[in-house]
Amino acid sequence: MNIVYIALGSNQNNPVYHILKGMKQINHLNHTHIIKKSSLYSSKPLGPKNQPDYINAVIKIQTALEPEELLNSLQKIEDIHHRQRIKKWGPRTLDLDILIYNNLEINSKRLTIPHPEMTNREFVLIPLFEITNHRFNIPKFGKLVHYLKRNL
Ligand code: ROI
Repeated sequence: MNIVYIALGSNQNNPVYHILKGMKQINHLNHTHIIKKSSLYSSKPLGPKNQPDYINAVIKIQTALEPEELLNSLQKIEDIHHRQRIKKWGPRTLDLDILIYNNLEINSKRLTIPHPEMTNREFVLIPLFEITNHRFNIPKFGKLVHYLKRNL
């Protein structure tokens, strides 16, 4: 079994609904169970400011899916949510990012793990800290608290 951390984000069309529904759909994937869920956090948009605030969360799952299989499954879930998009080119209704997959470092065409931007994003670091602890180590990057302090 593999331990994986996933970030969820939404800023469209009832974001809380999309985050909670996304968690349920992940929990229903084959050979996959959520072990821990962070609280839901409201955050100001990083990037273009002319968009609504985000709801963000992080979950810890146990899964038998390999990284690429998990990515495929998460993209299918995203697609289901994207269909409910109001504006064609508007922000996504649900974003699912694999943050950490065991202690693996992956640099393939489709996947960079650990997620290369995760240590710069307060909206990832804070929920991740909530479901881990002060000794938690991010593969390749190092101590989570180091990055948390740097970004607060
Ligand atoms: N900003 C916040 N606060 N939360 C997100 O999940 C998020 N996702 C994105 C960009 C546009 C970078 N900004 C975000 O993809």
